[in-house]
Amino acid sequence: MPGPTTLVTVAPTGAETAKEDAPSLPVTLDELVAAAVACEAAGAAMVHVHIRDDQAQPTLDQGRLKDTVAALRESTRLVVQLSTGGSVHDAFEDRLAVLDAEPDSCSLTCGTVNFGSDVFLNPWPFMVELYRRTQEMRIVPEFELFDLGHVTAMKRLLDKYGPPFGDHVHCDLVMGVPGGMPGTAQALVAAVADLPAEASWSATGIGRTTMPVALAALAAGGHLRVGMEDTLTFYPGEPVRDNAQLVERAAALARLAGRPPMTGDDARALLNIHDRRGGSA
Ligand code: KMH
Ligand code: ZN
Repeated sequence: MPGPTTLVTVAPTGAETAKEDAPSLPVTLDELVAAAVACEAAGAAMVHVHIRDDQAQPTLDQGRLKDTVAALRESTRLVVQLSTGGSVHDAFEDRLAVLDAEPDSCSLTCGTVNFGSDVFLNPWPFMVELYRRTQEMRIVPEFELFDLGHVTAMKRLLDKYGPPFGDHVHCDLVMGVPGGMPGTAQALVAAVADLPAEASWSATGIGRTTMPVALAALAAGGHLRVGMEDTLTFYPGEPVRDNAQLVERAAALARLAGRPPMTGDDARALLNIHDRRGGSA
């Protein structure tokens, strides 16, 4: 009988890093698809997607989002998760409209957080509207938790509006953002202790917290998110080669922990993703 496995999510691009500062950052559709294919081969099961425009700036352009979802479905079996966080400058309406591109999953951040010198806004009414749309549109949300209070807000959302589409709660602890919870084993343990017992969760540590968070997550029974959205340094002083390098390392850690990486289809089953691959919504 197969043992437990690890969901490795790759977040290849993000909205914050400039292409000039990280030449292997995937910013065109071709680069994103190539990165996704390489990351799937390295052990990723889900891709968390931010897209860029022709000037490599973050965008939530509807046509591009739809083309991106279609191209990733065509070339991989990864669960396709679109970011509804976008960049700190995106309007709420544009972030809600991301769902119209009909991804398998979307991120849903459970509260406002200081984000370096900026503010990442996720007020309660926005969270509610986004959550209700995911339920109506049969899109599985991944609850992004940047702080301990976000766990409380997620549970309030579940209490008031019922389970997510698919009936399975999946969270991602985003740790080490300047303004959010620190990327430490202690903070991870505190956050996990407060999650609903039946929830699955992954964790990612921003910047230099990547390794401590990954190791703590595996030790605590969690899944992993890695990628150039979250870190550009492989070892101190050594820039990341590309996203696949980060996935390879996460997959190796998961194997060492005795919980090898799961496939995209395994992740689809875990999260009860609605099948859109046949073209029907
Ligand atoms: N880019 C950050 C402001 C998400 O994708 O949902 C928000 C973020 C979270 O990356
Ligand atoms: Zn993101």
